[in-house]
Amino acid sequence: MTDSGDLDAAWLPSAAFRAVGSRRSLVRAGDGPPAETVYAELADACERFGGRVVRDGGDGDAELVLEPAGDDLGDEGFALTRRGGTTTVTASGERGLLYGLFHVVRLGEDAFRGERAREVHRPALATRMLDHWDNVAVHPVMGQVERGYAGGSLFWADGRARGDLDRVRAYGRLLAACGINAVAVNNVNVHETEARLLTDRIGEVAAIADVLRPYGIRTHLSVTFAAPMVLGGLPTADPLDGAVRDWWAEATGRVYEAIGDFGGYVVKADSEGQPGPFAYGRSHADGANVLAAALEPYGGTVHWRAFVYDHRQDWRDRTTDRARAAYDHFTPLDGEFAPNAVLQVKHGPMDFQVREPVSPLIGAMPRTRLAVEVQATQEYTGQQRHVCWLGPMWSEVLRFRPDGGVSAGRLADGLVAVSNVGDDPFWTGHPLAQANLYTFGRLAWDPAADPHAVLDEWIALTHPGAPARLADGLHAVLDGSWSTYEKYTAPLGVGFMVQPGHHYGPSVDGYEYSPWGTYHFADRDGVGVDRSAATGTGYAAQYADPWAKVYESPETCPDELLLFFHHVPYGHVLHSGKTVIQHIYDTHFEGVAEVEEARRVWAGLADLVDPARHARVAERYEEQLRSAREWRDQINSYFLRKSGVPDERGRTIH
Ligand code: GCV
Repeated sequence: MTDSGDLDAAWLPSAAFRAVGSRRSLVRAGDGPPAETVYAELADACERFGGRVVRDGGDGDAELVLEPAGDDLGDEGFALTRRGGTTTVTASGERGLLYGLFHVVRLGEDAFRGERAREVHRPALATRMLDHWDNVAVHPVMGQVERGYAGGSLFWADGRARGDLDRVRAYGRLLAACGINAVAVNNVNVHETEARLLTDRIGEVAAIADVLRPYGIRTHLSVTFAAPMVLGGLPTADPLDGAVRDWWAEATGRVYEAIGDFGGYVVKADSEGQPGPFAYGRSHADGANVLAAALEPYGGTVHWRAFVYDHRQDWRDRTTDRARAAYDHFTPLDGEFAPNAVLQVKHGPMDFQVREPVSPLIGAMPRTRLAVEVQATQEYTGQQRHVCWLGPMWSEVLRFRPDGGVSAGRLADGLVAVSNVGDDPFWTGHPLAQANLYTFGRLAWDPAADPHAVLDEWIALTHPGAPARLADGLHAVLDGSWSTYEKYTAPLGVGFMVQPGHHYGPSVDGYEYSPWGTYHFADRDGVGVDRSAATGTGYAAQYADPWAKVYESPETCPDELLLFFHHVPYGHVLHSGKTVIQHIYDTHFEGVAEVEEARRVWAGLADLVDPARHARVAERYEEQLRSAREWRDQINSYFLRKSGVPDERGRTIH
């Protein structure tokens, strides 16, 4: 549904502003960038829908008032009340007003009905961030956006920052409307050209920051740990070297001259070939702290990634377990990181598979600030050719309690997603993948939110006034799509089994004899990785109780993670009552049937969806179905041939 020019309006079509745009509004606020945005949004909506907005002044008959509050609602919180025909949003900070306005937009007419006692809304997590794995120059192997499935970069084109940043502006607006407040604009694998964004090319980053600032978004940059050498000409990047420390301090000072509210650095160090402190015999706390010290005077933060493992493992070596790596490297450093260093931990111990346990590092470093990283870009979940709404998966991660309790205690200080957006007209390649981006922002604001309620919001905003048949249809194709994807791909948490390199489509043994540490160990008798403490790699013991006990034994391990933690015979009986081999056959047939059904439901919505958007999704369903059949047939045939156990229902397996 195009709304302004050829830009897909995603969850902010102008009709979503009908309720606020047809009211008399009063904005009392400062003149900082987010307050200006609040006023401009209302002015624009009023122009379309016949309302009126005034600034300051005493307009006694306003139906919507947005104003500063003395209370401490924090920088980003807001309060909403409705009394005597006036809906009032108050906030201590200007960003709070912006979030308050978008909250009223979400409520629509409901915001203007009856009375409302004061409700306070505050984000649970301070950092709600998107990392873009965008390269400035097109990389010969990874393309412009590493693991990007939505075209080229939003920020960079022809080797430099885009001159026309209108799409970036529209992106900032979409992000603010779902609560995201930070964006890292380049790939964590920092190549030669991108390294220079930190120094002589910082002006290009500043131009992007200028466009995101009015939406309350701070800009961050991925930097190479070797910057003092590659940019500064120093002989070393040793974090304990005085000249290195001075170099970072000086370079960072110049960054803040260009971008006064710069958010900070993101660093991938000693990981998949990126340079890091190990080269100097230093710890990752030493590494992070030198950057943290440089950022500290300006209020910046370093996001230091915990994705550190041996990617040159010998597959014959059964003593090394990649899943253990982050915990083993980082827990000894708890308490050593500077207060403005945040350890950014992938949600699972491996790498964004469709099913993994929650990383044992989460909760194991109480004296370290932590951000959890998820992957909106669907590297291992269908690459935005398959529908795979990840809200339920992320919600499971965010609700996980390392001590097994159900406390509302915070899992982390921040939530970060690898962005799924590019310069594709639908933003995310697959139009339905927009739901992932929206859900991410809303769960980062409120990790306890019901993801299905968030999906309701996304549906209502994206298709204002749509009949119930459309909402029902969208729920039908999205609600269970993660589970469907899981069914036809790698079974029971074992992971990988993908084509090496690009990671799309099945290849059961694609990584089995590789250096990447991602094995399933299938043989004629059984499958899975023994990560128990008693007989395996000991990974299960990295958890606190009760999880360590739950995962240790195949008897108590949840079915969906069984092959992640245990090597079991094909005849092992799951809690579901099925054998492992029959589960594999059944789920693979079911997964394909579910895709067929989703395709049918989508076809039936043609009269309710913009034709271009409908056609794009329909076309992707053809590919999803082809690919799901390929997965089913390869996985089922592989395990039939390995095990020799026939399908008890006698279906065709090749
Ligand atoms: C940006 C996986 C991906 C890489 C990615 C890496 C990371 O290995 O395949 O493309 O690199 O994770 O998260 O750093």
